[in-house]
Amino acid sequence: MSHTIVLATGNAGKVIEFNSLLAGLGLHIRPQSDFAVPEAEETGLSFIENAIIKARNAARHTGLPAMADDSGIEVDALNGAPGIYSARYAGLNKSSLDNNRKLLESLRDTAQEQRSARFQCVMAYLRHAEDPTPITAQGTWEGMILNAPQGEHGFGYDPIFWVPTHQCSAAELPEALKNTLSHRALALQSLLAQMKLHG
Ligand code: ITT
Repeated sequence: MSHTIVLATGNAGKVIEFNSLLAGLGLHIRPQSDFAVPEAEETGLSFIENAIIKARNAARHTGLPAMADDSGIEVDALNGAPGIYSARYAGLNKSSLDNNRKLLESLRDTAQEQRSARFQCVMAYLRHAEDPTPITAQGTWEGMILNAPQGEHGFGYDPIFWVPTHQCSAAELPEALKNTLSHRALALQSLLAQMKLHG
């Protein structure tokens, strides 16, 4: 697998994690910004639909195979919200800080034991834009929503996501450790294994 693969994301935090997750694997992966791929409209109602939409958009614009990640956080006390809308929870063009504030506010009256949540990541790999059998994979990371942000690493909801197995927030984990535990790491591991099988 020596051909170039386009990484269909405009999220700088994801690009950093992908680079370190893929380091040394001999894959030639370049972000879609290298090819000026316009952002796809995420019109799907599920992570998998949006992952395929993004990968197909990048494959179509570049003529190259493409890999995409659609991810988000599901909060049980909010019936799974913000879910696929995690990037735009506080509105279009709002920051992660705004999203985190809104989530903390939504859970202001929710007791500690009711604050269970999980990160979901679904990935799609398309060999070309018309690929009828995309390779897909999913990863899940269980945790709790904190009462206030803590930690400086990572991106997005990491500062308010408590990782029970390590007794700290996701933003307090060193990057290399997050990359052994996260929904993204698990999904990518599964995706790469399937890509090897399918050649
Ligand atoms: P692309 O579509 O261009 O990849 P995006 O940020 O819009 O970028 P998504 O639609 O998949 O990506 O939204 C995912 C959001 O979920 C992301 O913006 C974060 O707010 C959150 N998220 C996903 N993975 C995360 C992680 O590892 N840590 C913290 N927040 C995460």
